Amino acid sequence: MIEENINVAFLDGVIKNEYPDIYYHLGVSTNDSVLDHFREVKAVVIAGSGDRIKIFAEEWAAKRNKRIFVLPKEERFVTCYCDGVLFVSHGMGMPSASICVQELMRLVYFLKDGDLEKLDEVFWCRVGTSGGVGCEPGTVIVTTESLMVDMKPYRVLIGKKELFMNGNFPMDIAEAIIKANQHCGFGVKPGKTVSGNDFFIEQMRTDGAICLIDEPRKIKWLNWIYENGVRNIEMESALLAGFMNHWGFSRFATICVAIVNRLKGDQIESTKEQLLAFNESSGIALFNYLETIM
Ligand code: R2B
Ligand code: URA
Repeated sequence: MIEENINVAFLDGVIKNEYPDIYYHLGVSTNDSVLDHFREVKAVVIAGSGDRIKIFAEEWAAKRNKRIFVLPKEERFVTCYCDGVLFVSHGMGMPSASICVQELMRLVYFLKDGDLEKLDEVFWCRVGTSGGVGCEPGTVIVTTESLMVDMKPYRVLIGKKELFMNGNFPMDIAEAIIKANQHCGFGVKPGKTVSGNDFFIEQMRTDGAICLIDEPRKIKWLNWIYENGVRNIEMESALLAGFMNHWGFSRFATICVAIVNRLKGDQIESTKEQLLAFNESSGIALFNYLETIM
């Protein structure tokens, strides 16, 4: 239920047309008429790379036979809208994704006129790559809970105070995604996800320019998170869960394909063709679910 923690002090002034909201990083404002085309948004799909976002939007446009609206600013994030789905890139890591998700939450609140019921119908999904933990490359993992590398939820510092946000993902949505992909031809499994603040140090790689651990320490950590139900590691889902839960959204997910099995190594050794196929799998898993709700 969305009812708490919305910054209505600011956002309701926008709804009442007292002032515009400028989504600086997305490169659009509530004064721009292009947003009239976005009003029927039912799903927000975010992914790290702008190129992937464009591919997703093109695939969706082809399936639905509808046109794509692209926002002109692509310097920070690429934003496309097509037939009920807003596709946006979030860059790499939680600082970048937090800017993207905050501007999108403001935007969707505006598009839904501050109507909490309509807002709660919107489905949010991050689709991306990850390091598998005991999962072979190509496995698609649907996140059930996302935690930071110490297995605690996403947290922000308010001055000296730490604020923890809930890392749970709605189980009914995760189960529905898995069900929609029962016959897809590749593995789609549930699992907890760990979000690191970087690719090397926090993900306990021993192939970074800076390496602060040895091989046994790495394996100990990987085994520890595996035993606690973690099946993949990436860099954004703990933030997504935290922000979605903070407002009280009930429909959101993270679908990530493993591109390496971290229990076997750190380097991404898959070929360009294999990586392309892995990315396609996570896209297929998303579209198979999207088609059940749109
Ligand atoms: C997955 O892949 C990226 C790092 O290569 C990062 O954005 C993530 O979460
Ligand atoms: N993305 C990550 O963040 N980690 C990996 O190991 C692979 C992709």
